[in-house]
Amino acid sequence: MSLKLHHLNASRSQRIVWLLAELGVPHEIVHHSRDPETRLAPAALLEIHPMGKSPLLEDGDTVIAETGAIAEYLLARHDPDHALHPRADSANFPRYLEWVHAAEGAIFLPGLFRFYLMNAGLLDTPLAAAMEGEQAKAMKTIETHLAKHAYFAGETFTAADCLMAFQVQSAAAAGALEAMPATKAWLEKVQARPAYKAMLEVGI
Ligand SMILES: N[C@@H](CCC(=O)N[C@@H](CS)C(=O)NCC(=O)O)C(=O)O
Repeated sequence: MSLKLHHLNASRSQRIVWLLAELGVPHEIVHHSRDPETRLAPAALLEIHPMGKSPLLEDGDTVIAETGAIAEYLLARHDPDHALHPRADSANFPRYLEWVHAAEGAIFLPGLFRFYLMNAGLLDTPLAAAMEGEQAKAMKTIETHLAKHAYFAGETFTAADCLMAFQVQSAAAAGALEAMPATKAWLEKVQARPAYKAMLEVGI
């Protein structure tokens, strides 16, 4: 078995744990724990990649960081029938690409920024207010899309759903899904998947 995923507890690397379960590809998971005070990753991850963050995927001698890149790598090598990612000539491909990248980009960043501002005691600032506005726009974009489509890349489940789930779960934890019925229904649907449950058993 040459695929090794470095997984950090309570982190967005759970999306790759889930994707690996969806793909059914043999792999090993190495568990890492956040420092209980700083919430940062342990130094062991710095020995594998200079950013020292999770997820990190090792495939033999190759190390890959960045959730989106890891997902694309796994799909290119282990999803030859395109069960979890649309073909480049399919109508769903542009939407798929957009959500795969939005998951770490426009959708995720405002919330991340607010989190940092909150930790620094800077929530009562114009920047925090601007991020709140961006976050509301991101949630509206998700809800509008899922009110029209069963999944992020169209009418079938794809890796874009795995990548977007962490952000939606964070919104759910903040109580935001009560005003987002389509997103709430989508979350319940994907959480019922056997691979999602397998991810929970691995321990997130
Ligand atoms: N853009 C990276 C972000 C990776 C990242 O920030 N991971 C967090 C977990 S959610 C982490 O390792 N945090 C611990 C630390 O920064 O020490 C990705 O998409 O994988």
